[in-house]
Amino acid sequence: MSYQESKKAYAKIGIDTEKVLESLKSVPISMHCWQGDDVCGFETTGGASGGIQTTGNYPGKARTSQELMADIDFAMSLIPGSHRVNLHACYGVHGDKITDRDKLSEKEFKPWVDWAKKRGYGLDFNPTFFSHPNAADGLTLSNPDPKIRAFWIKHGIQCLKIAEYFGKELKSPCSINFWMPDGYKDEPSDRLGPRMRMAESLDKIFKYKYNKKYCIPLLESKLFGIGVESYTVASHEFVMGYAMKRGILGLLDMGHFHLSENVADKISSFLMFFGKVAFHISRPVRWDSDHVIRQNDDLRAAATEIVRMGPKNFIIALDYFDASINRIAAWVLGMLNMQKELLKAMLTPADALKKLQDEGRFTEQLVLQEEYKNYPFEAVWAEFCRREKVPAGEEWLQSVQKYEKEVLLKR
Ligand code: RNT
Ligand code: ZN
Repeated sequence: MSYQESKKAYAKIGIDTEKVLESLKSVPISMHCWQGDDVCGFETTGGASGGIQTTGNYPGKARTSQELMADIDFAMSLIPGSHRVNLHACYGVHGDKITDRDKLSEKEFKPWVDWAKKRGYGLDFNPTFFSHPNAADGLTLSNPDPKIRAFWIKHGIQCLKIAEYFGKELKSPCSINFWMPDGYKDEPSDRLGPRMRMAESLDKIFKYKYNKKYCIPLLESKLFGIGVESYTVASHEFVMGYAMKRGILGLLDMGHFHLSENVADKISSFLMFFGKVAFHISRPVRWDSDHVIRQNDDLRAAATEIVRMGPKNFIIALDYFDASINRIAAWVLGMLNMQKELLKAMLTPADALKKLQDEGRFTEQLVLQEEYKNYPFEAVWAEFCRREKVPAGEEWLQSVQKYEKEVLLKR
């Protein structure tokens, strides 16, 4: 079916595809730098540790900032729209000596800012509370040792300053996400103490008067992790309470809940009480495995809620890392899948369906929810890609394979 024919089909159910294409273009997605090198960063040659784990050994991962930037640029060249790049503090660009986390500053991130400015990317940020000797026992901001807590508090403050720098330089507010792996493998004897220490440490970090114009702090919750099966300090309830009290935003990661929980259902409550919702789009398979996102029911449900509640009220960031496949393909596929699900949601007559719900017409609601899934979305997607000058179908994979042969396999 041609774009013109699809346009007519959608017009019949009250959807203006031209407006939809404009809306889709205006939704930035923050692409996570860490898919490019299996969350290794530039401080050590070892892999990620401390509550975070990648599996696989696909050749060609980025080893330096230049390689990572080049790979991100190449991935972005295959993705429609204009997007953001999400950095972690362990991706600082260091000289001969590595600056430790508590002393990081603008200096280590200037090359990223220069690059982002040239390319027109916005930058987001994350302090790195893992892959470090001071996180070796799995406790950072809640560590019983005050010296270790002080180290991580300093790290948090330095990162707020770096986030302000990103926001100011790039003229676009930088979201800075705090995720701490803190927790215990086995039943703790004290569940309250670590949470009190965590809150106290966060209070000390947020005592730094960051400029709200440039930086938006987020706090991410988690249910459990490998090696922290029994207790996570920054649980969902902790995050809801702390973030609300402190006036910062909570972040929902799709992999951080019980597998049968509907994460999309949490969005409306978050929106009501926080005013904005930050999201890590991920895909758990049996556990928080961070698989590349697919066009599955979970992603559809999240995208539907995002569109119904207005994408402007969301901070959408991807968070997964698969080291067993081509990492650039992983980025591109995830970004395209997210945008495709947003587009499908934008092409659904939400108001008409809402009316059916309110009027209790559940037969019609069920039938139409299903029938609308089969509308000619492909032609609208192809038109979007044509206007954005990127490939619309699986041809993009050939470009990735060429890049793999010419660049990645030579590393
Ligand atoms: C870990 C969290 C966290 C990380 C990134 C690298 O479980 O999801 O967001 O994936 O910070
Ligand atoms: Zn996450």
